[in-house]
Amino acid sequence: METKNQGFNTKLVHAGDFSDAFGAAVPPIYQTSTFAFKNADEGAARFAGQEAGFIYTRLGNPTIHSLEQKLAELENGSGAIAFASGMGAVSSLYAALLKNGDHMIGSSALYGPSRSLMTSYFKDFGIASSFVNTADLDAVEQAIRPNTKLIYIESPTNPTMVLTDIQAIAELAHEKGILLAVDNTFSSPYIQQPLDLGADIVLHSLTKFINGHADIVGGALIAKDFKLVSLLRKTMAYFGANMDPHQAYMVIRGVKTLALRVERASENAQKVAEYLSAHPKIAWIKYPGLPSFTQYDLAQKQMKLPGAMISFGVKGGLPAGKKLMDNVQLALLAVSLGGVETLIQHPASMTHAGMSAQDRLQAGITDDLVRFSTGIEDAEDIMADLDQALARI
Ligand code: LCS
Repeated sequence: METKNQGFNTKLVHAGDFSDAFGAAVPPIYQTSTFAFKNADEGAARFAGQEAGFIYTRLGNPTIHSLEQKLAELENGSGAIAFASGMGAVSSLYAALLKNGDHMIGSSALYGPSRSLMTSYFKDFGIASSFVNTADLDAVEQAIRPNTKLIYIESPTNPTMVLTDIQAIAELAHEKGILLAVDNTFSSPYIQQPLDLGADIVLHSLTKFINGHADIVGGALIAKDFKLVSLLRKTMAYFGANMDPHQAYMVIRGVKTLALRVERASENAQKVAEYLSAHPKIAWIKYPGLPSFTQYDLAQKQMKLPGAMISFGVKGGLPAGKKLMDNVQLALLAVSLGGVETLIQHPASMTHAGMSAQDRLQAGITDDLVRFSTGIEDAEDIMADLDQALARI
């Protein structure tokens, strides 16, 4: 079914569908490593790119392809590449676009490993990096060097909830001939579509909102320009960071309800954020749906909904925050985010522990920061859980 001109919800359900010999209602799992050719000429033609068709699952597979088509349509890209994990996508992005002597600029508060992969591994291949507050376009402009090839941002950032004006930074990047990649994991394409705002590449940890059920890890890159899609796909295949067909099937199943899940989770997060901001034991809170959020206007302009992620500090700092995490009963004390279940975690000692204390400070990841990923349970139950946990601090 052709879904390109249909609405987002129709694409969620149907984009990438194909029919098989039995009329299967959903794309079947093609759990095969290789695909037989009818004859030697056909094999050679497929390798030469003269004939369409699958060759080997690391390079492509019908189930994975179906997911890739869906993701490309959801982000309005010309193509998508699925990866074994979000980090598979991040490492292939860096490897595809940066070479010895190049420089990249990143948001200071990226997901910890996205930043430390650059500062502790790619650095040794002669790639320089600067991590700046990308909400501040003057700071970004000042960080640009003649050899800057990539600006890589998260908006909102994990876990500091800093937004970057995607349209404005895309204009700045393109004026200087630099590519802009946006990790859209925290928002999902239901909330914002960076390619429409001018970005060149979108990255997702599919592990989060897109799959939504905390039962697989996966990643994706989606690009506007088909030449970039081909380059990124080639890198994925060299690195062997390909997704597995069963994983792809799970994501195809999970993403169909993205809009419903994100709407409910965002609605719950708004209630939880309002509850927390009025609580006497809460020292500070960052949530794009609160009028007190410093970038509230940008959130209104750029995001369809404020999303499910909240960060906050408890009065009494880290010891009090730890007690809260020990006291909650409904919220799961676990890393990851974007699933149907509510999660709570402590970035400084968990997801961002691999960064140096100095880098964390520069990124605004204070030791008292508690990260909350709101699920789709009843908001009243989530708030009652926080209430009993805060009462026992
Ligand atoms: N980008 C963002 C914004 C992320 O939050 C993560 C993982 C990744 C990329 C990497 O994706 P993965 O390889 O895990 O699929 N974020 C995690 C987090 O905040 N807690 O646990 C994982």
